[in-house]
Amino acid sequence: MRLLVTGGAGFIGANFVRHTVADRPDTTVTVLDALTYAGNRDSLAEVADRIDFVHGDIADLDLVDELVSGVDAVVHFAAESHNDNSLAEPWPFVQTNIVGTYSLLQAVRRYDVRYHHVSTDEVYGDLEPDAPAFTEDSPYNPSSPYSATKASSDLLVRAWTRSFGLRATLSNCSNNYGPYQHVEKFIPRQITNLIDGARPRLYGAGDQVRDWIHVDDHNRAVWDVLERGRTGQTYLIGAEGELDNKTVVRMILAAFGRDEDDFDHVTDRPGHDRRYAIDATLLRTELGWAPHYRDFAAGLAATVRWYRDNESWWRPYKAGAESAYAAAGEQTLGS
Ligand code: NAD
Ligand code: TDX
Repeated sequence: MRLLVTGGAGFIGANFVRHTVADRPDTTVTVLDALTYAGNRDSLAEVADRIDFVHGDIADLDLVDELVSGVDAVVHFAAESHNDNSLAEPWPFVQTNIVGTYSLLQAVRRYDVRYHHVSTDEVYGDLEPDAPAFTEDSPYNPSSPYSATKASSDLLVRAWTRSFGLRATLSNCSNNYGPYQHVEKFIPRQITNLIDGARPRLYGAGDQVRDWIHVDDHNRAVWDVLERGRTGQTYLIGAEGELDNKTVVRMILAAFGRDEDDFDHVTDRPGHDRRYAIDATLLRTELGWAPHYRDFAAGLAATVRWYRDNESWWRPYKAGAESAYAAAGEQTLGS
């Protein structure tokens, strides 16, 4: 299979490309990535001579047309992905997540190329603590500019599939963790703070719940959907990993052998989603997927080791990420 992977220099895309190259020698991979602040070619260094890397924008219609004309399938990871950035400056989210997806859809439509769209559980909004988990039938109700633009892109895919007969599938996954995640995100931020001797920073009271899944389990599900998913179908991806943020911070502190109360409460995120939770019954029963990483503490410990062992990968980004949080007005509220 000749595969075009958008956003392959980002967190999930780079893990996808590395595993695809290692496990699927019959697949040839072209990565299209704009190398924004979130893209890092070092994440692909070990596979650099086994892929084609194209530095470009998914919203570049001519470039996308040319690349899509030469492949059998597209897996679309590229996005502006960070909620906090979308609150500070929404425009890049509209441009990449909506206009960029439009550009890909027009090309796969023209060449009748198989398309898989990678999306997020955040399109469904948030849940009360005791509400049932999201399913494929949950109504769209996004809260932030990030999740609204991801929801918009999903709706474009659904409309293009119905109106133009696209061979498309969608997946909406919960919060990923693992190696190569940008230090702006929750878990890598706290791990790298601790490596630097700083305290973890918890938004508000820290009682928001996220449903954690290891990035490799997400990517195995993407392959299952790409190979065996039904056209037009959405599959929710999640590994029953619900934890509140305060518990996660305490687990990270424990992995460093530190006092579990050794963190700071900081300014809460405006519009902060209360809880996400995924019901992955369809993925499990129809496609036979199951997570390999079932022990979050063990997966977290491996992730801590990875950041300790790969400081040269994240160090160039750390000061900038912390400056962005300070510039956005993040204040320490207390410990
Ligand atoms: P990321 O921010 O780490 O990586 C995004 C990549 O896309 C970067 O390499 C960046 O350079 C590239 N990119 C951005 N704009 C581009 C453009 N206009 N043209 C080409 N490339 C561009 O994101 P991630 O966490 O790896 O997320 C990947 C996808 O998975 C996104 O679609 C995101 O919405 C979705 N998702 C993420 C999570 C999560 O927990 N991180 C969960 C569910 C779904
Ligand atoms: O320093 C922090 N302290 C903190 O308490 C940061 C950066 C975050 N948080 C909280 C906010 C969230 O409740 O931790 C939780 C996770 O935050 P993020 O890592 O920013 O993730 P989230 O907003 O939940 O979105 C993530 O999962 C869904 C990804 O960034 C999205 O791309 C994906 O769609």
